[in-house]
Amino acid sequence: MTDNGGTGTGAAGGEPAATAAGRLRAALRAPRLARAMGAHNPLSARLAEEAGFDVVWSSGLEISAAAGVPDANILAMPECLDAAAGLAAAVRTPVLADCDSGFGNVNNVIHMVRSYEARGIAGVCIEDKRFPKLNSFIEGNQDLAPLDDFAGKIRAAAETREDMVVVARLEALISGQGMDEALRRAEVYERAGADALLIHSKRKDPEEVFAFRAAYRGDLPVIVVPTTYNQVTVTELEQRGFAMAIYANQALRSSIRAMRDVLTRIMRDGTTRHVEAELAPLKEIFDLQRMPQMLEQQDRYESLGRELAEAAQ
Ligand code: SPV
Ligand code: MG
Repeated sequence: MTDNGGTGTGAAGGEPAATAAGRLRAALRAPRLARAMGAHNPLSARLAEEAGFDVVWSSGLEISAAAGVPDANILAMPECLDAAAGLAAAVRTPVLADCDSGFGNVNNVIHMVRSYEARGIAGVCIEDKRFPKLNSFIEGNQDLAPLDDFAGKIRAAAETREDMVVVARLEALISGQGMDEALRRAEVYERAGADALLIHSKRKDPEEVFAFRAAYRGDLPVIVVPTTYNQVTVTELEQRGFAMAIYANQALRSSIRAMRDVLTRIMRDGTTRHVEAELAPLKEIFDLQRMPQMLEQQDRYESLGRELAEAAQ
């Protein structure tokens, strides 16, 4: 059961599809570009939903950063799952979970898919790197998993899930293997049963993801993560034929900057007076916690209880 605080209709518009996976699938297949925002806890997921994002991205980078550890499979699958499930419980917006390289081999992927589906996650995304993965923007081991290993993981995920989207993430451009390798793998992952592809790039311009989209001849929706090529617009991505953009970490980065700035000024000034105008009022926190709804339900059930007790006298 989810708590729907949002009003968005999703990328598909009209009546929302029945399940979280259905809504994610509809967003990926809609004519307009779907937009996902990275989150690491229920509060940030609610902010993303309130801002109108179509999808919440359960970001491995954000979740590990919030735990104070590197994005390098330091956190285990149950910790990532708990975080993703917390997001899914807090919003109606479908949650697409970053599942790194699947937490191990095909057996881990099968267990992962069952576990994520049971906790209401709309989709899982696995990337074709070796375990333990390293964040794509870190220089170091970005070696790809052997093609047969990863194709087996995608097929295992596709055959295990009942109602969940399976995204295959291509890291060929990140690992320096080039466009031909990315395209070869895209074709194999499509045949393996992926529902969508994510093409990742760390270039400062979008040219290589544009080139991939133009050369890819398959039928799957293609997702991008415009972190480094941040000048790209929704309109451009839509015109180029992409299905979804994931803004993977901007909310976390803005909060780090805001918190650091305020903490420094409180120490320096010896008062909080000068920062007060920039802070969210307590009411905003109460609303995000659904405090008004809690008080309303309390009133309702306490008065219903009194009525029931009086009727028995
Ligand atoms: C994440 O948000 O954890 C991602 C995107 O996987 S990236 O950090 O760009 O690899
Ligand atoms: Mg990640």
